[in-house]
Amino acid sequence: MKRIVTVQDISCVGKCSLTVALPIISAMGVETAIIPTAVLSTHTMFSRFTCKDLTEELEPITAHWKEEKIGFDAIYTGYLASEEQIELLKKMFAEFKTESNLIVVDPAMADNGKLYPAFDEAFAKKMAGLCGKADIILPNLTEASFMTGLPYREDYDEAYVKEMLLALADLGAKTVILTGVSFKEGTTGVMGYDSVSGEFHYYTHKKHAKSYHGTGDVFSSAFVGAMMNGLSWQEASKVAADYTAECIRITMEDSEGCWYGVHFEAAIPSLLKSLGK
Ligand code: PXL
Repeated sequence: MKRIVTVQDISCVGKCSLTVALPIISAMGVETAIIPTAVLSTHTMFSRFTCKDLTEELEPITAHWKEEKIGFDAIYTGYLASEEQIELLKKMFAEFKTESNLIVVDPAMADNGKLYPAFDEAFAKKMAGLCGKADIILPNLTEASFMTGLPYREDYDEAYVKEMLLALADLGAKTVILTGVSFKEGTTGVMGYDSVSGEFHYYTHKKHAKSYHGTGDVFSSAFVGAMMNGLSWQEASKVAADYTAECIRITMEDSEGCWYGVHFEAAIPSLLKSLGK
């Protein structure tokens, strides 16, 4: 069985980060170890939240794993709690990288043109450095803009997205996949770029009328799970994008609603079906 470790926060209520990654990747048949970066009462889109930073736990945990000779087929990082954690993760990547494993960084720090409340531009610059150490990065257009310095635009064309992908690849990652790329009303998708082959790949699907928090984490988790099931990055992008869209569709149908996250649980059967499971 493949084993990955995912490094992100626990938002105790919020349907994001570890409470999404752990069930999704496990359901895809992959052992999912975790390092919590912080424990929050809720994610930071609630008007108030508590937060206990766990930066000091990171090194003792990884040092113990080294003693136990525990390795990982993938390291997947999401929402981080401090600039210091970014530096510690660079060290962890160097210690746990092998010839065959995969380092995936979702910069999880901004959306809709704005940084999340806990972050500033200095954090975004540091995150760009961590992205440079990854094999695959999964930013949205807002995160990409903060990391590359290219302007954030709501109205854009293919040339803009390709320029962004090339600027992201210049940070150092081999494969760059931009989420939430839409050229036509009613559709959205993901566009990837492989800096070794020079290939661009766009996958587009229906855009639902509503958007929800945590969908970036849903996409990244399903993407990592799909890669660990042997799919190519292009195939994994499709599986993860279709799953995320299905989560949104199901959540929109809930008459009680859920503003803070998507019902990713109810769409797990369709995710497994798309893997042929
Ligand atoms: O889904 C991204 C995310 C993860 N973790 C925390 C967040 C957010 C987005 O707001 O606040 C704590």
